[in-house]
Amino acid sequence: MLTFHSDATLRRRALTELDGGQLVTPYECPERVELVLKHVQSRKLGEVREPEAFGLEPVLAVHDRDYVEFLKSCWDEWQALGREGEAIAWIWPTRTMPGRVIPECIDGRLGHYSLSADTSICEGTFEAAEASKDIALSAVKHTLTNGEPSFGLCRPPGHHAATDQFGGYCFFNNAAIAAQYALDQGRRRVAVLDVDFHHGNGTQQIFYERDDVLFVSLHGDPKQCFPYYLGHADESGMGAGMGFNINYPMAPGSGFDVWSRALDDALEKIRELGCELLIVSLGVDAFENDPISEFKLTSDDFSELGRRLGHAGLPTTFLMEGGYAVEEIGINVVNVLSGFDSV
Ligand code: OKP
Ligand code: ZN
Repeated sequence: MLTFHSDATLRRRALTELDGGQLVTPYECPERVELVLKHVQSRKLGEVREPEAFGLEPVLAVHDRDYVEFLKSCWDEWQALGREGEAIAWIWPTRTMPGRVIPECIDGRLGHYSLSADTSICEGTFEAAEASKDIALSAVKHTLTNGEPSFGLCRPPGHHAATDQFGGYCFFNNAAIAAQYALDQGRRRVAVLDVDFHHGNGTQQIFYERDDVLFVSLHGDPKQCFPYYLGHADESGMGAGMGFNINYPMAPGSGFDVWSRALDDALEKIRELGCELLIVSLGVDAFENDPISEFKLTSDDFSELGRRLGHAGLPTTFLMEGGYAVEEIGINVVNVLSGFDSV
């Protein structure tokens, strides 16, 4: 299987993440990409290619222009003010203070355009996010053009990014951008299957009222797990999108027995609803040793995941999302991809 990768994804190296009341070195680090790439190469998965540059037009098909402009200028504005640390949101519109007017001050805008305080903006963030979406677009273009599976080694990840909000380490929603691109190239219905431990709230929000993208997510129950405020089983879409959003929240501690039953159900729904392309939001943080997640999948389970995805028989593009057990992330990702190729 072809892999798309760019060194530009390494340009974001955030120094701070708010975690348990402390600023820690972020879990979402550039070494993740290097480890995945190392295993792609050592296990001879296939050729590694540079992405093509698609510009911002396909980004603006799912994200708001003012949001994209905010991401582009945020770090420079922050520095121009002489702020010493990284740009971190610390106040938000809330249920009792909905925020009708977008503030002018950078602190107010950081809250307006974000959904969590775990994700700082630093030097290189916008450039890495641009590279990440170009990787996703190049990978899906390859699948659309040649019918072959592909793997986009995206970083930063994308599935928490909503139409106008970043957070959960995500800035551009790579899977949503790729799905919209496939529709714009003439596909009628696309499935996004999100197997990351965390609910893909951004992808859900972007397509919630539409029937041309089926969003299906397997994740830790939001009653206990990030992002807490979306991802419940009764969120099934709205208007034309009713029935095209399917959530499988599972209890922390769940293993492959429970998880794979949800997977089989999800794949059946994808088949029933006539999807022409499968985009897999491939987080491998459902792994038993992941430092910030709570499922119990083993490295062998990831091979079985790949085989089951292969048996679905659809044109498939894999896009990297989370996975933070840095020693094993490469093994688990390549297990999925080789499992898929083995079918
Ligand atoms: C991104 B992706 C850890 C901070 C929590 C949220 C997790 C973001 C996961 N205490 N940060 O879905 O893997
Ligand atoms: Zn995750």
